[in-house]
Amino acid sequence: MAVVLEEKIEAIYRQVIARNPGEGEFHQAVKEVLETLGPVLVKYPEFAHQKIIQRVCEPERQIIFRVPWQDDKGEVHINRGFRVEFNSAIGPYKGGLRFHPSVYLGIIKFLGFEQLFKNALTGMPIGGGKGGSDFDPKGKSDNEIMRFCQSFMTELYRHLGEYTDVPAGDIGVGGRELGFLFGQYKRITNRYESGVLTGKGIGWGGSLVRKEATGYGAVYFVREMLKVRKNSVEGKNCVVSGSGNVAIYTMEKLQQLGAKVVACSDSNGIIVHEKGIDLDLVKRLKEVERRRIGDYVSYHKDAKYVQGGNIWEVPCQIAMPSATQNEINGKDAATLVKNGCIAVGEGANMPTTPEGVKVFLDAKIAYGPGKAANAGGVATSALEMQQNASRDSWTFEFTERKLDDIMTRIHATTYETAEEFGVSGNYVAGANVLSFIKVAQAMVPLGLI
Ligand code: NDP
Ligand code: 2IT
Repeated sequence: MAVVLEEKIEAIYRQVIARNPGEGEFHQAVKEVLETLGPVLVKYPEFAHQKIIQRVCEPERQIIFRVPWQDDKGEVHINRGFRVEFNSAIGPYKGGLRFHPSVYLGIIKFLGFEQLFKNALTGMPIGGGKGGSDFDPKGKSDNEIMRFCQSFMTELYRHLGEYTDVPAGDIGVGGRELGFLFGQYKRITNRYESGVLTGKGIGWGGSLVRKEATGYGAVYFVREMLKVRKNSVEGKNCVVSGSGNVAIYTMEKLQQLGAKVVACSDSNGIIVHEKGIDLDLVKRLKEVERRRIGDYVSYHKDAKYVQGGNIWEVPCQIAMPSATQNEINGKDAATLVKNGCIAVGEGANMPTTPEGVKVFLDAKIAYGPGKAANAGGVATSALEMQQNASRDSWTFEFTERKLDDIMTRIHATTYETAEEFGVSGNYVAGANVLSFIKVAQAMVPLGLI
């Protein structure tokens, strides 16, 4: 039975590869989920009859469009825009937009696929989608960013709506970009439709805590994993990769809970500060002045900057990858474990390669995969939608408590699912199985769609 089943799932995976050639990241994300689903089909044979796995691997809709824009010198540039609407069984498509030169269809598809399952874990009424562009925001003026965002939205707006598809930020898309995108949506549609985007500014429909939510939530998840092991975040040495939105608020919550963050990074290099990272300085450099993390050392002579350095070689007990996909390979994972790392909480999406994941699982350290650990961002986006729908705005404390409750629940339910399916402590299997069941149970009653 098990062998036949595994062959069936293997055949589905081979079809995904054939249908989506050259999209390595998408294949990787699909494989990781499919590998854990055998026992689900045994318990729920109707999911196999209904071909739920095949259906969730095929996006409901994929939109690719031209984004022409003009730089400050008047030169014309052409970028490519994407929105992959994966699945709307649980709610409107929901997921961020990524602006980064590495973006192509395979990246957006892997992110959309992960998003579908992550969103299901939150327990909020949101489906899964993702979008973005190969536009590089680095070094662009505010006016160039605005012209790009306006051009991007001039095509995308027709596919959006608070009941249809609700984007937010991701790499390269933060408060500034969302402002320009919302402004253009409002202008084209002549509708103040707050619920069409999340991550909005506080003065124009945003929610308190959304900016902090992914990082805070990832730390709450680590706190819960350590609690099961009768341990805590307090007093631990931590390493957080990246220095963007997720990294900054991961560091903030780690520090609030009494941990010491000794290193962070950007794509050029790493900062090591044994005394503990000066987060006010990082916020000023990155959020206000939009500078590189290497500038940190001109303010702290006892900190070290290593251009091209590998942050996973910095010894730590808690590692929180918060930059990008596949940033921890098998060797990095082995180095972390050897150096005494006891917990990994993924703020980024799919930051660990399959070889790295195996190292963490074999070592039985507390390993929280992205689709569970970083769900706090999108969960708080759903709280923002809830506030928009009721024309209300909640306090920071109230919203943060809701975020904490959601993360604590995601931890508990993924943990229990792993126990139930005989893979105690394996949050990869727990998260994949639980979220797949939630998606499948929403799809079946809706018929063959
Ligand atoms: P930001 O753009 O704010 O920050 C990204 C950070 O990661 C920067 O320090 C950036 O360095 C670094 N980085 C990005 N790409 C690469 C790369 N190819 N190689 C090395 N470093 C890189 O993005 P976010 O903080 O929003 O996102 C970080 C991660 O968290 C992503 O994986 C995203 O998908 C995930 N995530 C984000 C959520 C959110 O709410 N924003 C929610 C859930 C997950 P540099 O400036 O040098 O490029
Ligand atoms: O990967 C993610 O979950 C995000 N970038 C946030 C998505 C959202 O809609 O808030």
